Amino acid sequence: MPDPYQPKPRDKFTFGLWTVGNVGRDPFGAPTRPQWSPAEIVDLLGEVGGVHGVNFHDNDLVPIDATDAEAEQIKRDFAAALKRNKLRVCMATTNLFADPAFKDGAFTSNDAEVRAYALHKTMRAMDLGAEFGAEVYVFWGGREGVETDASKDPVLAIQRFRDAINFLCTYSMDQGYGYRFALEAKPNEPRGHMYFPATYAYLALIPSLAYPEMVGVNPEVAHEHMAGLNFTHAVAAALEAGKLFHIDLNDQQFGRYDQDFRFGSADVKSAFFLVKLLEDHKWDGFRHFDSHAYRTADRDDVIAFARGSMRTYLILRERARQWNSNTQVKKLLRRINRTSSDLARLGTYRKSHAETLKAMDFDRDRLSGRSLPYEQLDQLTMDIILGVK
Ligand code: GCO
Ligand code: MN
Ligand code: MN
Repeated sequence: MPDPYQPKPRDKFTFGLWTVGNVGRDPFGAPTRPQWSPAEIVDLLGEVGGVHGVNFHDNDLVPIDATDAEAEQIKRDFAAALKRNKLRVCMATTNLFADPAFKDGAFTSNDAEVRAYALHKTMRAMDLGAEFGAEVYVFWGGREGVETDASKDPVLAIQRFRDAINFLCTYSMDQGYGYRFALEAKPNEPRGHMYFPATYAYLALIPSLAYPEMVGVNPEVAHEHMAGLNFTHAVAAALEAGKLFHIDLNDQQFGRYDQDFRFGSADVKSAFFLVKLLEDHKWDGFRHFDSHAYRTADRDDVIAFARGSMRTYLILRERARQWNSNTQVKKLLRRINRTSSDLARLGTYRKSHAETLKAMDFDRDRLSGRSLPYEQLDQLTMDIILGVK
């Protein structure tokens, strides 16, 4: 029997060169894995099987100090690896955080020359992404923030960030790249406080941009959990606004450092509701795993990590379908959701509707006495997630 959890390219699972290629460095220790070349990472993804595509930062592909000849060779090798593994590039982004020039931010830096360099580097990275057919362009403000608020005016920081995105939207249109921009929030790490700390902050910014239709968000599980927020709700807000342009799947214990764990490995119940949301709403974007294998992993274990990320998603997708078709769940949902066409009609504002509503008598005891069997519903959900239903 074929494995029902075997991923297929149409599932749109993607990985970054920096995720499966992560060398296992942390603030306390040196790398535990060798640095594989971009082509070797693409070969590894081919071996994983069922992957849709690969994503990169400009410098994951072309080191910041590469000569033109070196860059051309790396690009040729990468293109050949994509071809032999039947993989494509889906998303590209710029590294605006690693180089010490960005020690105090990129688009929000206090230094006009650093801000100009950030635009220069991003345009070149957009050219590189477009060369490989990337559709989505992610902005993660890795160093956009402060340790001390004495250093910057936070209102000015928002304005500087907006100016940069407006500039780059126009550049994308001018070049005919057709990018959709996805803004990625994070509350802290590496900065003490990062601007736009949660997805909601970007959702509030987008309508004020010059080309709001080109710009959406790239929420990440770990980032919202680091802020103590419900990730599924953040994604729902983006979906409802038509702004979910990309997603970074990984996992994270609440209250810990940025762990970048394998999707679903820390909080399987949250992962279930997330997958259910994406599938119920038929979201068809790239499901990108922005996570690292444990520092203890060797190459085989990195392959297991990549397979496990997709497998967990596919198991949860099946569980979500099961939940939707379970007769006990359906029965409970009917009990919970009381509908009334008369009251629905009154919910549309008219002067007469307002008067009718104001004049109505409500029996508060009757309302409060109605049963809401959420314990039963939640345990049923647990049974389904745990595979005993
Ligand atoms: C992080 C971020 C990054 C970004 C990536 C793309 O916490 O380091 O999630 O991995 O997603 O840089 O811009
Ligand atoms: Mn992250
Ligand atoms: Mn991310």
